Amino acid sequence: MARPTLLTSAQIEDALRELPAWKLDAGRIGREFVFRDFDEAFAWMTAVAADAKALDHHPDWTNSYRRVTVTLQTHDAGGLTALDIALANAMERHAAARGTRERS
Ligand code: H2B
Repeated sequence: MARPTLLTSAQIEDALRELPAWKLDAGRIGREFVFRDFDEAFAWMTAVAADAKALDHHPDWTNSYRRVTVTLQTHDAGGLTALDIALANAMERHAAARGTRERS
């Protein structure tokens, strides 16, 4: 399947308006999710992993206890594409269903 092309800065701005907790840094977007406890964090990661597999697009993320720090980029394209926005939105949907403890 053809990989999507890089988003323009205007497209990135538009997408991030719908993703207020996400910050743009050096061609990547990221945020930290904080859950009630480790079980909630890991269950969320498991749910997101199924979406990542379906999209064939994978997060760079680290988990520490109830926190998951996420960075998204399309490595093949060297920046942000629609796949990163799709995965960020999937993460938000799963977090909303499960509940996060604080925004950061
Ligand atoms: N995930 C992310 N985040 N960036 C990529 O460029 C990427 C990926 N490339 N998942 C995919 C897999 C590619 O390596 C395979 C061959 O489709």
